[in-house]
Amino acid sequence: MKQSTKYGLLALGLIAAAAAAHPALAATFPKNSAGFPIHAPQPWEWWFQPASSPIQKSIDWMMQFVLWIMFGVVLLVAGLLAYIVVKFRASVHPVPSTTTHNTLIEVIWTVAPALLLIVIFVPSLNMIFQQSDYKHPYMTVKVTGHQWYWEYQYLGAKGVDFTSYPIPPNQLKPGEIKQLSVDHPLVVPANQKIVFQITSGDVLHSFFIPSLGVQRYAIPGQYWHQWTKIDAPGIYYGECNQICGMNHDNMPIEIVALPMAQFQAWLTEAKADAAQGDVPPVHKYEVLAEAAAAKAASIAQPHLALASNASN
Ligand SMILES: [Cu+2]
Repeated sequence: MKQSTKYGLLALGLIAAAAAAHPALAATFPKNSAGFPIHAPQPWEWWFQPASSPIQKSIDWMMQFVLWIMFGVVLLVAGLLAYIVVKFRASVHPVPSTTTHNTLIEVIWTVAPALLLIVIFVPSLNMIFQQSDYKHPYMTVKVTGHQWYWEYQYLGAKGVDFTSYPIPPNQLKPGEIKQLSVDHPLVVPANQKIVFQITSGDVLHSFFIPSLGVQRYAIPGQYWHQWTKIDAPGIYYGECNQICGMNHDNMPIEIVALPMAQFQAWLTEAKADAAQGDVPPVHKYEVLAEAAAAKAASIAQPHLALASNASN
């Protein structure tokens, strides 16, 4: 086997190994006490967090698409350079060529990059339309950035409007994450289109949840919109990613996506709390999840009893 073929195969092997190690292909999530998978950054993560919404899936696809095009371009240019350096080195080619123009090559190096740009432009335009399509949501949440906390107002659920602060490090419970877990997470249903209406009460902030493909500036006096549809129940973390002052790092975002029935139970209680002037109690969704699990277990129990009777 030629030396160059060997190196080529080695490079392809390394690329295949890297693709196999892609975190999205082997995504296992730690779970919190209520059994919800936790979508948070992991140590030594080198790719995006596994995509959990249609927009983030498109972003992931686009990233890989452009990466492979870039890989081809780099390979071609590096290959050409290496070829020229070796073939036309001074020792074997003492009299330099005086060629200055070659119409065919010039047409190729103008047209080929233009075609590549079109190939990239079409899906990226498509993504802009996908991201802008925030019509007909199941629900809309007004998200306001403040120095330095988030405020979530459920439009259409009277009075459900609360603030969200990180849990101080010395009060963290097992399963909670320093600088990411909050006292009042934003609770939404999974598998429904949710629109965030994003604004700010003071300076520029940014509402950013990487695994959901959500990132929008929060600008005083303006509303910017972004939608998401979360694939499955779970806890999704993000943070303010626009430097907004001294405690910028104190603005984590915690989103709890619940199955629809649990979300409706949560919203009913949150509305009742709001009517009495209270915010939803800390992590009430966990209590609801445990109640739902206990109910499911009690329904399953008679079948177990029947099954064991039948076997006797
Ligand atoms: Cu901020």
